[in-house]
Amino acid sequence: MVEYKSIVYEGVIGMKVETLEVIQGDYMLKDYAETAKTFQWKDAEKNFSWFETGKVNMAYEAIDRHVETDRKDKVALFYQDAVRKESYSYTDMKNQSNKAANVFKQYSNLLKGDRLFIFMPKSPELYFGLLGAVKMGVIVGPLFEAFMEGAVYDRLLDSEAKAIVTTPELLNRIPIDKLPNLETVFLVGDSVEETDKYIDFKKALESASTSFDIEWVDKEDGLILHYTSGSTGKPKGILHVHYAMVQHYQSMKWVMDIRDEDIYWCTADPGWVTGTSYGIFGPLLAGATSLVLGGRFSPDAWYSAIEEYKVSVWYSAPTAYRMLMGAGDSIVNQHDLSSLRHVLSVGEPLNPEVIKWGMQVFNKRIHDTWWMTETGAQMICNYGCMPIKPGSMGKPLPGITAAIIDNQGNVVAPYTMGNLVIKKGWPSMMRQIWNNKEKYEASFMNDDWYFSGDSASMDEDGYFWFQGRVDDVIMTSGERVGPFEVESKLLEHPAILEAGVIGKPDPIRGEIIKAFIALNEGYAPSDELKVEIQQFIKKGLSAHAAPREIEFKEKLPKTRSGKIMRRVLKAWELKLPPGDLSTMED
Ligand code: 6R9
Repeated sequence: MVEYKSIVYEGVIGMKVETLEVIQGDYMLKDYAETAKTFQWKDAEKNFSWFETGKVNMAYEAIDRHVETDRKDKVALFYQDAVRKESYSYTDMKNQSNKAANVFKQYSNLLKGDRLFIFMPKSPELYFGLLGAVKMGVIVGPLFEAFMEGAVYDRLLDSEAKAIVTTPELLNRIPIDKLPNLETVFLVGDSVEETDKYIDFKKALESASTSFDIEWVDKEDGLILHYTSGSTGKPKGILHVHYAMVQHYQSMKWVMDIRDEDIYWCTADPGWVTGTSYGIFGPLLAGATSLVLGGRFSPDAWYSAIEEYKVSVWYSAPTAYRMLMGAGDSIVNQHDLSSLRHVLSVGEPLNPEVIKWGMQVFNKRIHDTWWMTETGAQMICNYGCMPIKPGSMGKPLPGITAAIIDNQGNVVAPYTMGNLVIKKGWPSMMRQIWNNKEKYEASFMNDDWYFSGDSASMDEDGYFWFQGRVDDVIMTSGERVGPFEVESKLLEHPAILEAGVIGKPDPIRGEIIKAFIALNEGYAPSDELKVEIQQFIKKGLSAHAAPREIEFKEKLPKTRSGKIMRRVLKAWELKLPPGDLSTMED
């Protein structure tokens, strides 16, 4: 059992607060408070070869640099799915990403700064392609494999993507004729019919050269474009730059506590920011060995993977931990999980029960980490030998200033709920919202504080406590869904007149998507129609955006200007007072 002392004390506002002083545990960062006093991000720049050479490229730092050291034969990537089981050393990664870059160069017109999308399930080729594109100075747009035509179209159109790497199975979700900028499609499959536009990626890789001259870039040049949801409008393209590596690397050390002998497993898909910042860039920058497991979640497959690969640092999401918890402890006991050194979590609030369960069954600490697509890397975490307060996200990293402010911009007293904001200027901060300067600028207050959209409070020890979103963004199974995108799609269904979408609290998934729908004349509510509407979203957007619950209403609450009042829907659902209704139409 992890040794810990539980201290329960009465918080200022009367709620009981528990601290777990973990006695066992040896972390590289011993004294975060001391470090936070003096650390500046500039101090971390000396970890990179460009500090000396002036030549910058994330992929060089992530791969090629290690090949010039003892790490050249070290495994960078273990890959396993139902049919493949492979491992790639740092030298293999260099050769394969060089091949990918040569293929892109030979078969497309991609130039530095152009956008290449990658839309496919996890596979080694996804990693080679992504890193190869980075070596060319191309901006990569990763797309989660579950996206359907409408979602794919919006993203490729907005970013004016020139090329895409995908599989033959996913091809029918890419409306190529409607995307004038999309010139080249690289297909990863066993039998690919080639044309001018369609290139057999695997075949091309085989014959490509393993040497490639890396395109050196500016530290502030674009690296990756992640589309994510806000509460209004279409998904927004969050652009990160090569300089983000400074924070990726440093947080791998401080928060993940990664060491050369570790086997590291981040379960996130590269379609989401966690799957790139901490599934690709972070571990490679740190010279770590990573496991990538393809296929679907299953408790047995996951525990077996930890046992077989001797995973020591494991990064996943509360939803997964809750599902594992639900699968029972007897399945845990069938596996030897003693390789685990510690466990980390991101994406949603980490429930105190889960932390305690983890201490019991894994015998390890579970560290919470808070950050978001826009922040690019971890910001507020429970790290190092810091005592864990179950239910708190922890404290800002050294070099990060976070605060809670009210709607007027004043910093509030401890234990007061308010807007969680971050002082502008951390290395992995988004540098653009693609094609939307206004929205980018509106994310900052007085060009100073970045608005996270989360509400939280800070206690007198400087720990942050998450409360919820201030906007209507839904977090379901750790995935961020914008209600507007789902509502817009719903309105395309012939039966639907009006639709309002909210997140409904759910013990396993955090939130589920619930849609309130008013029907057009001539349509009547029925269970068949509910199923049809769910299928419509699954096919048109993605499975994770489909409402699990649908409720038909005669009419939806709207403002006089015609905006659906999600706040009122939520209050209906939770049987809470609806708040100010002065703007509501009769
Ligand atoms: C990395 C990632 C961001 C939103 C964020 C917040 C929620 C993330 C959390 C957390 C409570 C944590 N969130 N980590 N809430 N505790 N430790 O998840 O990015 O998909 O952009 O989501 O996720 O609401 O604003 P992203």
